[in-house]
Amino acid sequence: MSMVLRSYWRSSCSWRVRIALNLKSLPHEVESVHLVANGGEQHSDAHRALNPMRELPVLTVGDVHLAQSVAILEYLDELYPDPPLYPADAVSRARVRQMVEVVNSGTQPVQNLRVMQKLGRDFGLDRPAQVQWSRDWIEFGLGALEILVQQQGGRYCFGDEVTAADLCLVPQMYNARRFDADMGRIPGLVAVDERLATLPAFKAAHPDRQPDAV
Ligand SMILES: N[C@@H](CCC(=O)N[C@@H](CS)C(=O)NCC(=O)O)C(=O)O
Repeated sequence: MSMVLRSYWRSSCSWRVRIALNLKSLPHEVESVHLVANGGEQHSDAHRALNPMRELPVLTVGDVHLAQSVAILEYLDELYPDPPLYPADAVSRARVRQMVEVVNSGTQPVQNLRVMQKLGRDFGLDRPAQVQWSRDWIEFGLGALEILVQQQGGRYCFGDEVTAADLCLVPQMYNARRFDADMGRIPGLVAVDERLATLPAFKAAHPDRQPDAV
């Protein structure tokens, strides 16, 4: 079945799905949706018809359009279980999902593009203040993830196998650096991120390797 990923090189949520597609060796095309140019192509009627949240990613499989990166990860994992993104036992799965949600619902949404744009447009925050907002929330979220990884991590976020938590970590670490977060407070995450960066599936998903990279 042909797959098309609507993605933007710097979209952290698209990046999660790019890693999953690479890990599972699933052939796909990438269609770029520019989040900034032309007022943001995610606001176009065509994109809103695919995802009313006006967000990336959207994965099209045949005539099915899927949004929400974590839902997409779980969909791919159910259809293509090798290699698995979640551990086999229920407690471990819940622990990985907890880490995923620290990033997915606890960190990324508060520093999303439209949040920063609204802080500038409606609340008068200049760019440095917007960056500080994002940095503070990233440090808060990744600070919590650091504790979980210190407790449950091994080579990667959860134990010694790559899981969905790692797919969420890597793009969020990139944003942490972009917003000049204090990486000295999260040594465990820095170490895991460095290990993940050596894996081919993660290398190929990096923003700089995307066709629409600037
Ligand atoms: N929970 C959603 C979040 C998606 C999301 O926020 N995507 C960002 C890029 S990483 C986006 O498209 N933002 C558009 C905007 O803020 O206007 C997911 O995991 O897919």
